[in-house]
Amino acid sequence: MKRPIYLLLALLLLGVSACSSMDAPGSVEDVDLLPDMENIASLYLDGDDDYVEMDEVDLEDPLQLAGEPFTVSAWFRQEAGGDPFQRIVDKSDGPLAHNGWALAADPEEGRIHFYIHDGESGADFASSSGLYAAGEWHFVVAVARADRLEIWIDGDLDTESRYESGAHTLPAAAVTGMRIGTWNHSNGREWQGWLDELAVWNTALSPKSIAILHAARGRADLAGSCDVYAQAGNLVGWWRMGSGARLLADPTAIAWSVEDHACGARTGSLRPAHGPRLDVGEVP
Ligand SMILES: [Ca+2]
Ligand SMILES: [Ca+2]
Repeated sequence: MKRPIYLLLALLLLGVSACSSMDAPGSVEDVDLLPDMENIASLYLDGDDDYVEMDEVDLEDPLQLAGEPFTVSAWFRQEAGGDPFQRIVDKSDGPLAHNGWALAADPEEGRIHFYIHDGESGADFASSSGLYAAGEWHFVVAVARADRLEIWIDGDLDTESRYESGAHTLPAAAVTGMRIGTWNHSNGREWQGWLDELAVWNTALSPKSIAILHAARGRADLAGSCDVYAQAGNLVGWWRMGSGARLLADPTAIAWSVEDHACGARTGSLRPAHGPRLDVGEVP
């Protein structure tokens, strides 16, 4: 459906983005895009001892996600081999995301695990096997709705996902640590490969928003407004793994920080300090 020219002019005069509209499945036109130069790097972790320390998440922090629907998404490219329960992100104080939530990926089986624990009991919600292949970029979205969990890969819902253990629940309110690329309480679940555009919302994203974000391949302005992708106000964490302008202005930033562009401004510390690297030129 084409818009009359006077309507386009009116939208331009009002400063309204072209993202508004259309009933087609989500496309890049449904979201504000950042310039390509803003996504020039991703995070590489070696699967041995590399991770990003995000420090303690206190009770007032929106990353608690306590008792409410939420969404975690990330672009990833995993190398073959390594640990079968490699963490993309983990906010917890024990195995199986005890007292919190976590997202993991098994490169051998090509399976995603979405863990949630409410303080008393938990869920290990796992995708089907062979859902993705190592060595390629993929987009995972884990959604905790009020009554069920979902795992989406590359824009499609995995309808075969099921509980390896436990049943549906939502996260506890608990002070725990948080890390990108491993779990919290000991070594052993280190990520081997690349991570990019890790994002967390304190709401369950719609299927259409998931399709839009997949189509944008890491270039969506998650903090931007749009009447189709309308979750900017629910964005509680967004780790771009080095934005273009910042990296180019200060290349030394590579050595120590991963900037959070969302409301929480939670900046991670690379561990060990000269281990993980922001990999310029490697993006989804
Ligand atoms: Ca990036
Ligand atoms: Ca290392």
